[in-house]
Amino acid sequence: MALSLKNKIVFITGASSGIGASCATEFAKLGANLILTARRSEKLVTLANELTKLYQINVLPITLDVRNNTMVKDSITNLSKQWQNIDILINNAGLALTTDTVEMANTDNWDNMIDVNIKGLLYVTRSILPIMVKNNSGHIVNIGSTASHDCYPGGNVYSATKHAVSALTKSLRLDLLGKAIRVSEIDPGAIGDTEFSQVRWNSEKKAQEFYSTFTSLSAIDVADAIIYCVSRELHVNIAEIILTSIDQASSNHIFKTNGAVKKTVK
Ligand code: NDP
Ligand code: 8X3
Repeated sequence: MALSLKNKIVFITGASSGIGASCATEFAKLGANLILTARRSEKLVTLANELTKLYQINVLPITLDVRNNTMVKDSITNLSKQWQNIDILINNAGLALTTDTVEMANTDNWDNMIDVNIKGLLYVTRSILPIMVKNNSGHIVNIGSTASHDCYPGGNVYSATKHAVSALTKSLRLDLLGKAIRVSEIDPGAIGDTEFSQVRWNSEKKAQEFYSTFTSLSAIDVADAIIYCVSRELHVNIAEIILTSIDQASSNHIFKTNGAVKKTVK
């Protein structure tokens, strides 16, 4: 049976687009109150206004760069009493930059991916977890990827960061054993309606071309899987969900509409 999410407080990183924004909408429909964070505050404010009006929930937009540990700590410490008891944390902020090979790479891109995908997730978790431990209640959902399990040409450092997300998710479950805090990992394959590939290649055109050749997941499919995890009975912990579209079998195997099986994501 599904548990009610009404009035739960859900903290979402990377809520300004893609999976994070879809999660915000799907949680709002179920009556949850939302703390929406990302760097692009204008997008957060627009989404917050829209969801507040449509679903009569409370939404708090917070401008947050997860790479900045001081900013992360301050954002959590400064929460008013109404928002302090966070029930669900969705560690979603993340990015891939380029599909360059290691010998061609700009190392600044590596730093950025490591800082957001690994260190950012850790900073946010470190700041919110004491609240959950104090309440002996909570659920952390980490967004990994099929790249948490597979490697593909040009995926190098991005895949390494997502493998790290898997290791940290498993480690958190071990750290928290004996406490009523659940930890889940959601690992999607290619998603066609987020800004992920546009950011990766710094090209909307290239991203559109990539997704036009096969059936991909939508951000809402991922939000749906997250809602499934967090709405199970409290004694049930869904450790991991790997989901892809019907046309993807691994990071390296995507069935194209022209009948070809493309062996790389590039
Ligand atoms: P989007 O690019 O649409 O969303 C990424 C989000 O992360 C944005 O809201 C962005 O907000 C935020 N973000 C990026 N950098 C920072 C930062 N330094 N501080 C705070 N927020 C940041 O992509 P997706 O929705 O697709 O990606 C969400 C997650 O899903 C990522 O972890 C990604 O790795 C993962 N994923 C994506 C897949 C895909 O095919 N799209 C497949 C598997 C996993 P802002 O720029 O406003 O800060
Ligand atoms: C994103 C999946 O394979 O498009 O995490 O890089 S992939």
